[in-house]
Amino acid sequence: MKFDVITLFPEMFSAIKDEGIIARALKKSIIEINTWQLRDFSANKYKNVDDKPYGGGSGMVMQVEPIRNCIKEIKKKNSDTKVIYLSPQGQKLDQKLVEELANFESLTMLCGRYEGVDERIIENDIDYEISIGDYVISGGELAAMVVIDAISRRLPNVLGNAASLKDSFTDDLLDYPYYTRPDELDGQQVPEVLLSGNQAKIDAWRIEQSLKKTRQKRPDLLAK
Ligand code: 4F9
Repeated sequence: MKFDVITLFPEMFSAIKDEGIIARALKKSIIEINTWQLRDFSANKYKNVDDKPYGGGSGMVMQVEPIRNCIKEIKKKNSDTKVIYLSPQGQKLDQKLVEELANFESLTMLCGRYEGVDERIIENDIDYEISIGDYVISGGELAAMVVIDAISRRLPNVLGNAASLKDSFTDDLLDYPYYTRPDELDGQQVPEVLLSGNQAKIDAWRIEQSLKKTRQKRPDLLAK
């Protein structure tokens, strides 16, 4: 999977590139992350990429041309890349959308700043507009990293074992509870069944716990 990221803050992506599971996937060449400094595509000598909104009001708007030129450059090498714009107005990210996106060979992430991008970009240059939740953050970068992480961990050989295939949400249920040593702490006991060695009983208990937890914390998932 190849990720191309259009951003004014490429250094932010060291947060996922330098450490952890994404760093390992990069090292193993299972994924590739290329950042593109949008300012490099500015036509003016001050490297501006934003301007005041027509109709007035506060804030600035990211202009069409630098973004469109950057996408054009990315498409020279990845003609079939899907372009994702991260915004609170987008389709809400969930595991189903993650699985859909994981099927593509190449994804381009457009990270907005200020009040967002000129609407003509959304109308003409974007394949997916995606939100990671109903709140505003300071720009699309953190949202893009969430999407990259969620997709990357689903790819073959990124996680060391089969864990990724049975994560919370892959079957619309929350995960069952986990315990590790010691088996007793300040009077709190690990559920006996987990120490029984009876795997069939343990599996049944875990399914039961998943259902119970989902019913308690996220009944909306069961309604689906
Ligand atoms: C992007 C919020 C995706 C939620 C981008 C300000 C954003 C966002 N999901 N907020 N810029």
